[in-house]
Formats: sequence, C-alpha cells, structure tokens
Amino acid sequence: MPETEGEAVPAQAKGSWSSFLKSIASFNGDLSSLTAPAFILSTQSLVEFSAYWAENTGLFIAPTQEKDPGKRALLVLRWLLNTLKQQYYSRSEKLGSEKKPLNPFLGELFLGQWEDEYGVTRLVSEQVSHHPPVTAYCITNDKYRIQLQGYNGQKASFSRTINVKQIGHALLTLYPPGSEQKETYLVTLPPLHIESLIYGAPFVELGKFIHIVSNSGYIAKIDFSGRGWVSGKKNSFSAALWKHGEGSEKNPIYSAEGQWSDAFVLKEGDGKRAKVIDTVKPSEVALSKLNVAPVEEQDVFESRRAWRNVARSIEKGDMDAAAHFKSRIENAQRALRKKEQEENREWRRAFFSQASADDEAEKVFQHLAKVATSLGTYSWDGIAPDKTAGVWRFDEKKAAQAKKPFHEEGLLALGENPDGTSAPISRVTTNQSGTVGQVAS
Ligand code: HC3
Repeated sequence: MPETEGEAVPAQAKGSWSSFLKSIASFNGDLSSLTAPAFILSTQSLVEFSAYWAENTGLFIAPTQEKDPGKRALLVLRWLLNTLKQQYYSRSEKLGSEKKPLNPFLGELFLGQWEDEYGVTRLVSEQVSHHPPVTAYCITNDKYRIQLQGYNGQKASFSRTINVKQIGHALLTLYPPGSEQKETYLVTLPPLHIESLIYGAPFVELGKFIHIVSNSGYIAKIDFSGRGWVSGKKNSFSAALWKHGEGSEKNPIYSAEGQWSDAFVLKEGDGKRAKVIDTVKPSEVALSKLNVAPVEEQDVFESRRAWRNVARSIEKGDMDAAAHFKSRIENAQRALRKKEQEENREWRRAFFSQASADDEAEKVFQHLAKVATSLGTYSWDGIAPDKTAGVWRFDEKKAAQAKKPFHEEGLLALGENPDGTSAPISRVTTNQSGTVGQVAS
C-alpha cells in the first residue's frame, strides 16, 4: 500500500509526471540525469544531506562518555539508529514526499556548525566528484574528541521502481574516557528504493542491512524489513550487537527492534529472555539547529549562495528562470573542466584528499573493511575507488588553510558577473600565472 493514498500529482502536471515515469524505466543509473517535473523539485542540494548524520548532537557525542566498550558500541548503534529518521524520512514527513534534490557541482560546499550544550560541532561537506557524483563530509566535535567522516555516491537501477545502491562508507572515531587510543567504527550504507512513485508521492524505503564494525571488537548489524514484512509496519528493523569471537548475530549482547522512523526498543540479550533497557522515539530526540552563514556572507562555492537564483525560481514556480540559472552554472562548470583538461590539471578539492594507503588510520580502516566484507556485504559497495573517483578522506592540513575565497575561479565557476548578470563562457580564461581570471572585453 502506498504511504500516501490517492493521487498527489497536481492536475496540470499529470502529463509531465507520466513522461517522467516513462523516462525512469529507461534511464542509465545516474540519478542526476533525471529531468523531473517542477512540483517534485527540491530547492536543497544533495551536498546538504551530510548534516543529517549529527543533528542529534547529544547522541552523537554520547559514546565518548562511556567507559564500558560494549555499552559504548550500543551508544554508537543508538546514535546511528536515530540518524535514520533524519536521513531517510524527514523530507517526506515535512514535504509530503521525497523531492528531487539539486545535483551538486564539483567543489560545491556546505559548511555549518551546531552550537549547543555539547560545544561546537563543525560540519564540512564538499562535492569531491561530479562524474560520478560523490559527496564527502566531516563532522567534528573537538571538545568531546569525536569525528565522523565519510563519502558516498549512488548507483541507481530500475526494476519496478528506482533502486539505489549507496557506494561509500562512514568512519566514526573517538577516544574512550581516559584513553589516548583512538577507537574507530566503520559504518556501511544501506541500499534503498523509492516507493509510491506511481502516485506522485515518492518516499524512501531501506533495504538489506547496515554493519557497524569497530576495532574494539564489537560488531552491530541492522536488518531492514520495510513495510508488510514481519510486523506489517513501515520502516521496520531488527538489530544485534555482539563481540567478535564471543557472541554472534544469533547470540548478541544487545538487540534492538521496532520502527526507525517511529519508536524502537533496545534490549539486553535477545529472544524471550531479553530485557528491555530503553524505548527510543526519534521524534522526541532533541535536534540541534545547524548554523549556516547568511547567504550574503557565503563564499561563491557555498551551496545556498551558488543555487540561490535556481532555488528562488523554483519557489516562485518560474521554471524557465530555474532552467536558465541551472544551465548557467552547468555551462560554467563545463568550461572549467575543459580548461583543466587542456592544462592537464585536476580540480583542487578544498577540504578532502585521496586516502594514503600507508597512513595508520587507513590500515585500521582496511582491517575493518575486511571484517565487514567477511560478514557479507552484498548490499554494500564500500570501497570501490573506480565508482567514487577515489577513496576520500578529510585533509586536516588543507582544512587548516581553507578560507574564503575557497577557489580563485570565484564567480566564474557559476557563470556570474559580480553584478549578478551572466558572464560569457569565453571569459573563463587563464592568466600568465596559470590562475583563472576574466578577459577584458
Ligand atoms: C536517492 C535520493 C538521492 C540520494 C539520497 C541519499 C542516499 C544521499 C546521502 C544521504 O546520506 C542519505 C540519502 C537519503 C535520501 C536519498 C535520496 C532519496 C531520493 C533521491 C533521488 C535522487 C530522487 C529521485 C527523484 C524522485 C522524484 C523520484 O523523488
């Protein structure tokens, strides 16, 4: 049964929606290539989605306060379960359906911070690849010495509906109380599919499973069953947490079950003798507000600044203007890529670099990835550099130097003149020092 009963397509959009459905059936797997009707377009870029990982700042930092490694792993599981509602449900809940996000351009940034009783938690999200589209992010709280970083791309296919495989992974690192030994948790990403497309009110359902694998020896698995499987309730899951070599998925120390978008219980043990230790309602978990600089103060590469004309046009329902401003960015980006190719150089990412295999943290990651793969990750394509244009890591050195303007290309990267008019593409040029500038006309 669809999430939203009845027809959600506005009368005047019925034709374009059915053309859209037909185009999906034959698309090439690149979600950004889909041209969707106006009523289903979002004004938010995909680069903003990275914020969903840590809006629950209290739960995010909680594992850093727990001495017992098993309980710490349970707190990591609890945080992750609580992020799912924000990641995969909040937009449908708020907007009535899952809209098509703006497709980030190479170098697009989303920067912000949460400031609350847990101190400052900083977010850096950067589009590190355009073909294929890949977003990398890093979320850090220095006071509690915890950091989450990761990257992801999506590969879609059509069979009855849109099926999306996520490519990439997340890495959570923290210092247990009183310890200088870093603990790392590898988090795999679930595949998803879009339901209720035919009714014009698409929403996400998660499939298969997620693993959390830690170098403390603890492993957690979250199995998604979706609507109508065992309980008949949407967004159902069951989870198990055990210690490698001591327990197993069938014989866990802790377990959890319920609906990740609604309510779930955490239990000690599993099965009939399990004891409920907590009932969690994600809607009751306090979310912190992400502070993002006002658009006028943002750098040209910051998402809301870059897309403001497109977003304003979508909001006004002026699709001609939206298309004009969107192609202005796309054309300027194409011109930059052409120039880079001619000069045999690559776009410089502001905050992220490729992983270096001999780095200590990378060795830990490789080990955890091996464990995750041995657990069966048929649904996870966690390390596939060919599909994500590399393995992306937050580069502390780059980050320490990064400041506005993040790139000397400035407004030319958006095809804009300082007064907001469109810059002719031919004006994207290189000066004697090899930097990009503007030719006097
Ligand atoms: C598939 C998706 C884009 C990707 C979104 C991702 C996987 C991005 C990373 C986040 O951490 C988690 C996440 C959540 C939702 C995913 C989106 C849901 C729908 C969107 C498609 C591109 C939209 C398809 C268009 C339409 C009109 C059918 O909704």
